Amino acid sequence: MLLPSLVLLVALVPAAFAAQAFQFVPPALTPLSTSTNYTGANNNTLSKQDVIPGLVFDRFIYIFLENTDYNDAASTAAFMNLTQQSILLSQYFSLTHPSEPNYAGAIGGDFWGMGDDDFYNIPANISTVIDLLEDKNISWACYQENMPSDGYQGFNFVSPNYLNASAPDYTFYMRKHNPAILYDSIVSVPSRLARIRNFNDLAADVNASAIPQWLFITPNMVNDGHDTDVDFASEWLMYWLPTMLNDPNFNDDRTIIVLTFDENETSEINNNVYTLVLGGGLPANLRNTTDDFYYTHYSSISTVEANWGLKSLGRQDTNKTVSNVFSFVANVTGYTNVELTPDQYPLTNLTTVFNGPLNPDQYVPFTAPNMSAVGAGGQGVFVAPSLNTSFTAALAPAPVNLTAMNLTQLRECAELVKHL
Ligand SMILES: *[C@@H]1O[C@H](CO)[C@@H](O)[C@H](O)[C@H]1NC(C)=O
Ligand SMILES: *[C@@H]1O[C@H](CO)[C@@H](O)[C@H](O)[C@H]1NC(C)=O
Ligand SMILES: *[C@@H]1O[C@H](CO)[C@@H](O)[C@H](O)[C@H]1NC(C)=O
Ligand SMILES: *[C@@H]1O[C@H](CO)[C@@H](O)[C@H](O)[C@H]1NC(C)=O
Ligand SMILES: *[C@@H]1O[C@H](CO)[C@@H](O)[C@H](O)[C@H]1NC(C)=O
Ligand SMILES: *[C@@H]1O[C@H](CO)[C@@H](O)[C@H](O)[C@H]1NC(C)=O
Ligand SMILES: *[C@@H]1O[C@H](CO)[C@@H](O)[C@H](O)[C@H]1NC(C)=O
Ligand SMILES: *[C@@H]1O[C@H](CO)[C@@H](O)[C@H](O)[C@H]1NC(C)=O
Ligand SMILES: *[C@@H]1O[C@H](CO)[C@@H](O)[C@H](O)[C@H]1NC(C)=O
Ligand SMILES: *[C@@H]1O[C@H](CO)[C@@H](O)[C@H](O)[C@H]1NC(C)=O
Ligand SMILES: *[C@@H]1O[C@H](CO)[C@@H](O)[C@H](O)[C@H]1NC(C)=O
Ligand SMILES: CC(=O)N[C@H]1CO[C@H](CO)[C@@H](O)[C@@H]1O
Repeated sequence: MLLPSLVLLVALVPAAFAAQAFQFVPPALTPLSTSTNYTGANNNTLSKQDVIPGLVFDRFIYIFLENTDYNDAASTAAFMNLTQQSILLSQYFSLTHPSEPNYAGAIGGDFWGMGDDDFYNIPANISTVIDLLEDKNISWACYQENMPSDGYQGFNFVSPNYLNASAPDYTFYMRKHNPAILYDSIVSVPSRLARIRNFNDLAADVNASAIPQWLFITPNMVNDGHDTDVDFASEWLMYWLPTMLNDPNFNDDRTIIVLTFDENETSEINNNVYTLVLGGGLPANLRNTTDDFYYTHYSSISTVEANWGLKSLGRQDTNKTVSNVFSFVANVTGYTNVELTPDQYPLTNLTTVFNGPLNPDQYVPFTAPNMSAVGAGGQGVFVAPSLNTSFTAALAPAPVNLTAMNLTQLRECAELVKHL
């Protein structure tokens, strides 16, 4: 019997080592049940807060999938289905490569020159959309599938492989896909840190009708397509999203959901990612339509600012070229979008070529935002505690190459340490 088992083993080895060979398995009985497969246990529920009405929606849910070219997403079963109940934002672009700077930029209004997926702590004087929301008492939370405990700050986490019980433990959670944990302005405040929760908490918060008004949702490394492919992510969406859409504690007639990808898969083309806006808050006449305005992840900040009349970050969220407000919102709030033709689109498929405090080869310090910017909310710029507002970009020294000087360890924030 030795020979047949050897043949079997040889035949199985390549498949077992190829992540793509994973078959989708529901991690829980339903998206609204808790499961040991989610790693972190449920930790109570958030307390209900008063709902602060927005001009167009009262809840904004941001869901990030991974590394998929526009046309590949368009051809999957889940996206063919969902597109028919959504506005397709056909000219929505990611910011750069690889993953982490896209997540950082999606809540911080800049990716600070970052061109890798390393371990970063962005200093506490750098504000994010969380500051803008809390300034108006708008509740928020981030839900990270397979994060081991609320506010977990580690680089990754390895859990039993629920896809295949005989396979080794698996890294289902990565810090690089958790935008809030990158910012010390969030991490250094315990009440904020506690709002970075896992999927058992998500189920519990929905069941308790305690879901906040602004959410960022990150599926795990297989369900978001990162270690798998968009067909796997499509299966996850078909398992997970319909149940959530049908639950009024998650999706009601004042909820919109932005379903997007952190970045494309092919660098040679610009960074267009298939992006849908759906949810009960979408006017019926806009379902199954396409919006061709140029948008980026920064538009998901400016749209939230416009909806609730928030202050701005004074970063790229106020750069009119890259921060058009989703037009069904702009039309109501009176914001005027810029119209770009494709030859005017910025190249967002570039990486490591941007000056910034997180690019050691082209280092400039963290500076104050543009304090005179007026964002899509019609308000001024939020000033983070301990921000030196007079240290503006105009006063910053020219970029230096810390790598060439062997000085990367002297970057101004001692905690800004590379762990790779
Ligand atoms: C965890 O996943 C496995 C599939 O690998 C499934 O059999 C099991 O029911 C799941 N556990 C729960 C609590 O849903
Ligand atoms: C999309 O899928 C849902 C169930 O998940 C189904 O009810 C609906 O009819 C589908 N829509 C289209 C247009 O196929
Ligand atoms: C959406 O639009 C497509 C093409 O315009 C059409 O074939 C399809 O039936 C529409 N779906 C729904 C649910 O209206
Ligand atoms: C937010 O809530 C606090 C505490 O209830 C209150 O003092 C403050 O005025 C509120 N801020 C706004 C903008 O409503
Ligand atoms: C549970 O929540 C509390 C309060 O928010 C927090 O202090 C604690 O660290 C959390 N524990 C886990 C295991 O997530
Ligand atoms: C970025 O995209 C442009 C336009 O498609 C292409 O010409 C260029 O070569 C790409 N750049 C890289 C670095 O792949
Ligand atoms: C605004 O965005 C465009 C396109 O990325 C860029 O060229 C320009 O420098 C940005 N402006 C500022 C002030 O950052
Ligand atoms: C926004 O308003 C313009 C001009 O009235 C109109 O053409 C367009 O269809 C509207 N777009 C949306 C998404 O409502
Ligand atoms: C922000 O904080 C960092 C680290 O504490 C400090 O070095 C930097 O000068 C500050 N920048 C501004 C603009 O306040
Ligand atoms: C920075 O210095 C490193 C090491 O000398 C070098 O490899 C790299 O090309 C330099 N980068 C720039 C932008 O000059
Ligand atoms: C770079 O600095 C480290 C310590 O800061 C030192 O150990 C190393 O020898 C230096 N490398 C070069 C090439 O000077
Ligand atoms: C991570 C990933 O798959 N991205 C692709 C898109 O562009 C990058 C960087 O330019 C490529 O290296 C990747 O293949």
